[in-house]
Amino acid sequence: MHDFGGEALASLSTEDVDFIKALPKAELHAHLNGCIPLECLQELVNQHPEITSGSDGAVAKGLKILEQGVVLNEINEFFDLFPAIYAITSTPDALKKATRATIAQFLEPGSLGAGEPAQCTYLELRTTPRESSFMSKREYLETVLDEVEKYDKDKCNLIISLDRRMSPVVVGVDLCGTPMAGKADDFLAAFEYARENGLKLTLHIAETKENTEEDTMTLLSAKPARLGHATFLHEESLSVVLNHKETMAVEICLSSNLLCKTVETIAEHHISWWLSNGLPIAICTDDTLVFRNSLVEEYALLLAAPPLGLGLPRETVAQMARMSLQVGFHQ
Ligand code: 6MZ
Repeated sequence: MHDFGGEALASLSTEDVDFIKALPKAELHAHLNGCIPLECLQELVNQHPEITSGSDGAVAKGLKILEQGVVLNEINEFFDLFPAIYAITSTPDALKKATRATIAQFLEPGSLGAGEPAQCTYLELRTTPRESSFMSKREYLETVLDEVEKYDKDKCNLIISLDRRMSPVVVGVDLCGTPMAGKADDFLAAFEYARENGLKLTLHIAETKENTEEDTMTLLSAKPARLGHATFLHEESLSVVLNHKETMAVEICLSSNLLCKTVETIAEHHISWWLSNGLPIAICTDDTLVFRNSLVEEYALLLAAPPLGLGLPRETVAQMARMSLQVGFHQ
């Protein structure tokens, strides 16, 4: 698996690495089931061998792919990994452990190695309430919330994701899942309800070439405060976003886009366009379990010289870290 961020990080001086690590920053786009530390997932499988044996080998196969490092030919292959992960986190106990380990991975010092500082100062974790034979959606949510609430509100909060593959339920504020599934229209009422009740919206939008401008414009009509990826915006949607610079920000997940092959090279990444047009940006990881990345590595991609990174000056990188904190929903 290509380690975009790791290579960028390795190319930096010790001073630059320390600079990135010390920057106070926010992680705003991290999917719970996509960010479970691999060792935690392995431990859960060892503790519950019945999960692996009862799944016709699908869980064992999924775990093996994650252990070896994922190579994706296109973005849809990414979504095929989740049934295996979901089988492993299908009980309240396993979900609790996975949530605890995932939050710790971002917020606790030492989680990326002895003596290493915490990856970020503020975390907005997102997840899709999911029922299984062992728990209801409510239990799922309560289990995750129990862990999130162990932290102060200015440290860790939860975003509830709506999955495009599921029927709309009025619970929350992120739209995610296979980008071509479902119809954006079906979610508008839920989005409006969420907004009316004081929740802000973050929507995965225009993530693939196949997403139509119509789909994108429908999602923008819901007035999201943040956009996930926003890779393939066209003329009309671009101008809507640019006209809302004061109230909209884009969550940028560099390694995710490169590994899912929705963006070919870092030099061509749309982040440069957003930067030169002054739209607030938050650098995020997306799914650290699958992409084997970290927030520090994502920032290394900003600082490292081309072709490994974008070669941005420290001043800009520090400004982006500040921006990530400013566009958090805790403000
Ligand atoms: C769209 C994504 C995603 O919610 O079960 N997910 N949806 N685009 C992406 N970019 C590559 N990365 C993750 O976390 C896993 C779920 O998050 C969504 C998918 O629906 C995936 O099943 P939770 O905690």
